[in-house]
Amino acid sequence: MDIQFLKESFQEQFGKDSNPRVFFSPGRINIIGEHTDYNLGFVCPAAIDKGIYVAIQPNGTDTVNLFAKDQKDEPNTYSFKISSAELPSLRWAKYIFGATKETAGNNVNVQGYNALVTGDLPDGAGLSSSAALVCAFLFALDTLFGNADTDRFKLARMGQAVEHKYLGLKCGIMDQFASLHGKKDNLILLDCRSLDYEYIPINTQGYRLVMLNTCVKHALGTEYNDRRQSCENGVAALEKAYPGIGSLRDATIAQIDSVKDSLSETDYRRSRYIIQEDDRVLQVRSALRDGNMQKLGDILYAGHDGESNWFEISCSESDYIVRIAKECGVTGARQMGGGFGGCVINLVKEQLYDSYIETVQKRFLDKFGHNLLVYPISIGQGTNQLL
Ligand code: GAF
Repeated sequence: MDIQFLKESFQEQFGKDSNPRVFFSPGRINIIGEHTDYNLGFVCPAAIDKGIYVAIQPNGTDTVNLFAKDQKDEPNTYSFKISSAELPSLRWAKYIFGATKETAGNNVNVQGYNALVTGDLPDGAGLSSSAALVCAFLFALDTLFGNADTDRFKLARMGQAVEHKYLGLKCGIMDQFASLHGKKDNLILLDCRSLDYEYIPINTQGYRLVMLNTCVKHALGTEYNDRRQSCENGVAALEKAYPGIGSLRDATIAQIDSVKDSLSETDYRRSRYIIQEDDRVLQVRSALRDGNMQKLGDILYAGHDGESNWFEISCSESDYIVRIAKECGVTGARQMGGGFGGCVINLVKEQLYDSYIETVQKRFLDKFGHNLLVYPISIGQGTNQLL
């Protein structure tokens, strides 16, 4: 992103004498561990080098003026008074309104400001553009109006609260945590209960990680919350039989199998998936430590099977890509993110890369009548100030 151009766009919108600061917050990938975060389990995300950029400057009034430079689906400007309690009708503005309110609720004296938002992260692709947007604003507002004691753990919690309170999505902490804590060339192994985390340097020598965007856009909502409800039903059944189990993270396969009859088939299968998925994250940690790419790939395929057949968050486009990946001898592939479309992450041997990409693009186009998009992955830093 050209920061000078960004600054000039801000000046065009908000006055030629303005002098904004610029903040960046990245999107994320997740190697494994889908829907385990709100079950207080483990995840293995990383920040990527694409994300959301915010140019921002206090304006000395009690009004916030927003300009979403790339917005095509909705009007791209929105203003609200700092004291306003009225939730914006524009979806993109809800995130910024929420971030502003959460910051103010954290005893920060937020004043009026002008802000321009842009980015290089596709929307609805499972790369967490919304967490990147919220974290960019939380960090920027904290820096501009706060006490310079930015606590990234706290900001991650606040970002999660924005989704819960202003968007109605009962998400976990993974996306916000990854966006704020990303480290170049490292994965993050995060325990979503304690928030203990470790960085794992990524060394995929001889392999490439590539995202294939199905272009099936998902705005997570009812279906996502419904999965969370199934997991809560699973915990309630387990607690009756095994007092003290507070989350699926604490349960074993034998335990969930033993309460199968007290659950609907759907809730049972979804709860069982989570227990297995947690285990897969821990297996991935040892595969990465051992440099065992074959094992890592096998776990990705197993994860996709769980997402598709047990947790029911896949779609025919993602299933098709994973099928072609297997047929082409790709080491591992699975749909990534909240589900119902978005991107498939692929672990591909260098020498197979070009022929695989050609095949999968062609067959996908033949079957679905539209192109899939290819994004090679580069793992980058977390939220920071650029100017
Ligand atoms: C979405 C949510 F926001 C995350 O909290 C996480 O649950 C993810 O879906 C699935 O792993 O991105």
